[in-house]
Formats: sequence, structure tokens, C-alpha cells
Amino acid sequence: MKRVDLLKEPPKGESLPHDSAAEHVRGLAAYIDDLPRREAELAVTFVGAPCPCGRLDRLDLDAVRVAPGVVAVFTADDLPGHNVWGPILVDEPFLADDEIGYLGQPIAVVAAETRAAAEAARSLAKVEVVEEKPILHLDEADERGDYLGFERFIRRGDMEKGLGAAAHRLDGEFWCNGQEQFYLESQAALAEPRERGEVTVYSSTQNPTEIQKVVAEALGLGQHQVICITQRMGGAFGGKETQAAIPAVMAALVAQNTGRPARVVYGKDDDMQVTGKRHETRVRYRLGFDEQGRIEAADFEVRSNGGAYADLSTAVLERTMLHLDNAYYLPHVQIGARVCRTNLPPNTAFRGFGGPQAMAAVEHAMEEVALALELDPLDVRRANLYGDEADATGCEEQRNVTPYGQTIEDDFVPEMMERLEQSSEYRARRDEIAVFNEGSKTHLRGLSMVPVKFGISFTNKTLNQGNALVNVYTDGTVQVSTGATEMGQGVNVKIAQIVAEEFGIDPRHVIVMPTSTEKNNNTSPTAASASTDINGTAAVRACGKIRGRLASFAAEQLGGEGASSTDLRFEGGRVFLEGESASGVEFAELTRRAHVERIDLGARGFYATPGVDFDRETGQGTPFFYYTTGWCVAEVLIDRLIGELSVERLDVLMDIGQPIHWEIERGQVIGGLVQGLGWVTTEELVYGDDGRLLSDSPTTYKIPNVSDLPERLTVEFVNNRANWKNLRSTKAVGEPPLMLAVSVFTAVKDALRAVAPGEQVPLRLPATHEEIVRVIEQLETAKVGVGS
Ligand code: MTE
Ligand code: LUZ
Ligand code: MOS
Repeated sequence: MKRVDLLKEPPKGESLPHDSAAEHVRGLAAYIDDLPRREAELAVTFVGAPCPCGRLDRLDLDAVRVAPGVVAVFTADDLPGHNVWGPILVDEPFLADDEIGYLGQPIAVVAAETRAAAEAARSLAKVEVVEEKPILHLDEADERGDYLGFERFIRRGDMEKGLGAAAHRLDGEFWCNGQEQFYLESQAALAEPRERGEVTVYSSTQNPTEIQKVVAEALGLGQHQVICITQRMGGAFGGKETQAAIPAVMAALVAQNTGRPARVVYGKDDDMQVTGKRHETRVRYRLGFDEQGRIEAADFEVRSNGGAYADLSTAVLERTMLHLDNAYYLPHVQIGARVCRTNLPPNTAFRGFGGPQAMAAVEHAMEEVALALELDPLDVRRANLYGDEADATGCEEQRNVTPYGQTIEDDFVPEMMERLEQSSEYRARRDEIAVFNEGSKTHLRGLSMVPVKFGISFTNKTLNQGNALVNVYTDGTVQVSTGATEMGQGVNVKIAQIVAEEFGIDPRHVIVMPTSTEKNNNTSPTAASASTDINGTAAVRACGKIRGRLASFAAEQLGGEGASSTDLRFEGGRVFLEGESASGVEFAELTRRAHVERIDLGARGFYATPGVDFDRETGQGTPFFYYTTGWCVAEVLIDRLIGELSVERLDVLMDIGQPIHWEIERGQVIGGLVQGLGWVTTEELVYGDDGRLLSDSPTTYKIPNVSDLPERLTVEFVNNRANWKNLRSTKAVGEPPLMLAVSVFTAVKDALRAVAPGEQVPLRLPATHEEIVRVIEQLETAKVGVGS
């Protein structure tokens, strides 16, 4: 077994703060709504569908048009281009003009002199719909056979035969709720008309290229006539990977038709009501396993709630399918999956992109297997981890191949488990908790240790590419532009740091510029946690070109004839010739002289992730460049009478390779973990029968706050240098830690084992206080039933 050591924390003060840290705390970082008012700017809002399902019968906007302050009202008929879009399947109207897909779906756009006027006017719209009964739950859609896209499979070996041959069998069902992204800046866009019908859109989007495209298509323009600019987002979490599109089109439509700048900023209630969320998901499983709980065959049937249109649902579902193994070898396996169509807003990306649902399902199943065999769940997990041993089931040579055929390499998961099991004193605490649960009539404690293995790369191969523009100025300062967008995750400071190191200069002399489609074309969304990998590498390549030109020039200047540019070092703001005792030349001076001598100080770099490929027809391939992995141990305390849950302690150990920026990456780990904690415990989406989201504000939708965090929270990283094929042996960090929080869910399940030993624990996710009480009552009834 490989030995792993921990990464040593860097000395304090080494890395830069987040590039907007000072502006964030002083309220100076401008979001879309903070951009200075434009001359003659219009405020934009929309008229939403009054019910979730039916056919639009009559739309009377006369009262809206004549309301005070209203300047213009538009419907789908006013779109000069197409009224249909979608990132994968093209099935969603910008403005509903016939079928109503969900409650609040935009039908008409209202532009007024002030926001108050626009808001007041929109309520005057008369919308008549021939209503139909809405489908809100995935079970209902599944029964009716109402789906988006095709059924998909990943298969290996002979699942039925494997199930038949296994010593033990267990069937079960796991269900999890969706989750609201809860970014603080709502969906927003500002459009400015330019000459000849061209338009510039400032958008709070993870995907400026997509905005450029949809605005062009909706307005009947070429992509070259549209610029999209994104300086930053006030959080996105996947919610702005596609869904910034409709507000951007609204603003652009108004700007183009009125010739005036137009801004739309959704109110929080609108945003929560009409935008998509994490997918509610149901996983039915049939497992066959041996005495140690080692799985020999598994059959998974996955159903997700896609909402009314496809959006990213099929891609999210694909990632669910690709993560049902989590960190475990599943020999004979079948995974079948479908997206259910319902009358909710189209569900979309959310940190983890289908991975959390998969991991929660398989970890739920691991707990059930351990229960059935009366084993410690950690021992069952250990028995199932990917490893080098031979496969005994006739599926593969070794237990290191995923159901989709990718071989697991440089796997630190088993070593990390040993290490964390010891450092967190898992075994001793297990014993203590058993004694506690024996003795307490009022409280239950639970402990669970869970791995995460998250595949890095877009599963759509095309998206794994990026370009960067690096401009060096004659004072030795640098501007970098890439397709990456800043949403708080710190991609800018990471890229600035990398570029500064390439030139050996102070990172304060590098600025990462607002993202613009004018500088970087055909970019991918900032998503899949891969934006530093992709855009950072593209930036390094651009720097390499400039450095090469500077090096030839400097070698000539410093060493004269015959000096080789390969002997040059860029360090401490100076450029040296290797072996020269002289002090070299200042970087700024070198750039000035190079410019005088007519040397090009700008370059573009391009990067496409090598070796990734996945065939969705066969369900086989190598979709991921590598995996980011980790473990978390969670301990919870439950008040048995009222179901109140508190998280007592969390210990995290992750492999994120060699970090670029320790504090930023540690922040991502804690932020992701806490966001996951919300999903598995308190965040509950509740809908009325009319499809209205009842939990549509922070008072009814409970995201974690600081008091929900345990006093004891440790985060450590292993020192892994093996991921050399990626930029500086780093690993992506943005999404994976969210899934560490699955350990909190399984810790609750673990605690509830004590209520009726031997019974399965049918806990649904989130484990809210109410859900915990429901399960305790069910288990107590079962116990009485058995005893009598
Ligand atoms: N961190 C902050 N502060 N805000 C965000 O919106 N989004 C997450 C993650 N971390 C997010 C965040 C999601 S969903 C992704 S995919 C990654 O950041 C994207 O950025 P990266 O590729 O630079 O990690
Ligand atoms: N977006 C996407 C993603 O289009 N494809 C992906 O594989 C993905 N993965 C994570 C987050 N966003
Ligand atoms: Mo993140 S869900 O990939 O935007």
C-alpha cells in the first residue's frame, strides 16, 4: 500500500486574497443591479403563467400597455428569431406562446421607466388558460410514461445471473429531494443596443457564450453581432449554467426594439418560483452480495424529475449514472435511467450535477447492506472499494474498472480511509456511541464515514476545451482573459497566480479581466469544477508563447551571440541568464525594450483535455480525466422525541492534488460541505397542488447558517503529486466536497438503527426533523409489531 502524508499548510501571508475580497466586504463589487444606470434605461419584468399546465387561450395586455410608466410590452410574436432554445434538446420557448409548462413561466415582457411601474403593470395582464391537471411528482410522470429524452443504460456482466448467484439479496428504494441553488444575486441581465441592431449584454451567467448564442438566435442576429460580458456573479452554483438565458433574452428584446438600454433583475420570490433546481431523484435497487457485504451484482433504476423542459437534465442524469459506483467496484451491474417530465420549472445544474443523488443512493444502500448483515458500515464500504485485487466474478481482470469501463488509477481512497479512520478515532467513538445509545432514552447518536470519488471533466467531450488571451504591457503588467467566469469560487485569483508565476512577477501585476465573448470565443460554461484546469492551462500556454519570444530577445540582450533562450529564468520580477552572475534585467524593462524592437507581447493559448471520451449509446468510455476524492466522518446527535438534529463533528480528508491556492481551496471544501449539509438535512422544497413553491423564501426554505456547523470541523489534504497530467498536479475542488455531506445523512441513518435493531431504516433525504420523527415512529411500530 502507498504511504500518504498530509499536505503541510503554507506559511501565512503567502497567497493573495480573493480578487474581490476587499470590494465584497466594502460593498463595492458591482453585480448586474449595481452597474451605473444608463441614460434612458428601462426596467424590465415579465408576466408569468397563472397555472402550471394547460393551453394559453387568451392574452390581453391592453391594461398593461397603458399603465403609468410602461413603454413597451412584448410577447413571443415580437421575437424576430426563434422562440425555442435548449442546451441539449432544443425544446423550451423563451416566452410561452401555446402550452404552459410550469407556474410563473414567462409569457410577456414588460418594459417601463421604473421598476415599480413595471411591477405594478404586470399584475394587470389578463391571461386565460385552458387548464389541465399538472403532474408534479416524478412517480406520477413515471407511471404515465411521460419522459424527456430516451432511456439510457450502462451495463457490465450479467446482472440477473449475478443476483441469482449471490448469497444475499436486498432490494430497496432511495428518494431525495431537489435543492434550490440560493445564490444571493438573482438572475439578471442588462442589454445595451449598439449600432445596426447589434447588442451588448451584461449577464450574471456562468456561460457567456451560451448567452451570446441564445440572444443571437432569439433576435435573429449573427453571433458576431452580440457581445456578452460577465464580470462576476453573486453566486451561481450551477443555477446560472443555462438559466441566465431567459432574462438575457428579455433584456435584449427590449433593448433592440426600443433602442434603449434595458435591465432585468429577478426578485428573489420570482427567482425561486420560476428557475430550476437540483433534480428530485428516485433510485430503486436490487443488490446481491456475499457474507462481507461485498457486492456481486447490482441493478439500479434511476428516475429524475426534469421539470417541463429538458434543459441539462439528460446530462445531469448521465452524471448520476456515472456516479452510482461512488468509490466501489460493482461487478455485474445494470444502471437504467430516465428523466421524468413534470410541470415544474426545468431542473438544471447544481454543484455535483447529479453526482450527489447517485452517491447518496449508493451510500444509503451500503448502510442497508451493513444492517442486513449486522456489520459495521465502514467494513462493508472497505470491502467494496476499488482496488488492485483480482475480480472473482468473471467481469474484469481486477477490481479497478468502473461499470463504464474506465480504469481507476493513482487511487488514494483506501489509504485515506486508513488515515482518517485513525485520526478521527472512528472505532473508539463507535464503541462510545453504542454505549450512549443503550443508555439514553431521549437522545440518539450516529457516526458515519463515507468516501467521495467525483469524476472531473464534462461528460460531453466537446465542452472540455478553452482559450485564453494574455496581454503583456510595456510596464511589465499583464491582463488575462479566459472563458472562465468568477462566481465567488476564486478562479480569478488562481489564474492570476499561475500567470504571475509563469512570468516570475508579482501577482498584483496581473489582472484577470471580466469575461467577454469579444476576447474569448466559443467558450464552455464555467462548470464541472474544471475551469482552472481548462482555462488555467490555456493561459499557461499563452504565457509560454510570450515567454518564448521574450526569452530569445533577452538571451540576445543579456548574453549576446550564442546565448540560449532555454537558459533563461523568470523570477522575482527579473529575467536571468542561467549561470550569469549579473543581475539580469527587470521584467518591465525587458517588455519595454522588446516592444521597441517590435516583438509581439500578446498571445492566445488553447487547451483541450486529452483522452476523454464517452459513448452514450454503449454507456462505455473514459469520460473523466481524473477523479477528485475524499472521505468525511460525521457524527450527529438526535433528540429522539422531537427529531431535532445537530451535527456534532465533521472530519474531512481530501485529495485535491497540489493546491494552487490553499485558502481558496480550503474555502471551497468547507463551502461545498456546508451546502451539502443543507441539502441532506434542512433544505426542503415544498409545493402546493397548483405547483406553487411554498418554501420560496429564506424563512420557509432553511439553508444552513453558522450555528448549524459543528464546533469541531477539521479539514486536511493528502500530499498527492501523482496527477502530473493536469495543470501543476492540481485537482479540481469546486463540486466534490458537497458530496462529503452524504456522511451526515448516513450518520442519521446510523443513529436510527438503535431504535429498532435489525430493521431497515427508510429515511428519505433531506433528514429534516419531521422526517426523523416519521422514521422513528415507523421503526417503533415495527419493533412493537415484532415483539407482540
Ligand atoms: N463557489 C462559490 N463561492 N460560488 C459558486 O457559485 N459554484 C460551484 C463551485 N464553487 C460556486 C462555488 C460550482 S457548481 C462549480 S461547477 C464550481 O465552483 C465552478 O468553478 P470552478 O470550475 O472554478 O471550480
Ligand atoms: N455541465 C455539463 C456540468 O454540461 N456537463 C457536465 O458533465 C457537468 N458536470 C458537472 C457540472 N456541470
Ligand atoms: Mo457547477 S453544477 O458545474 O455549475
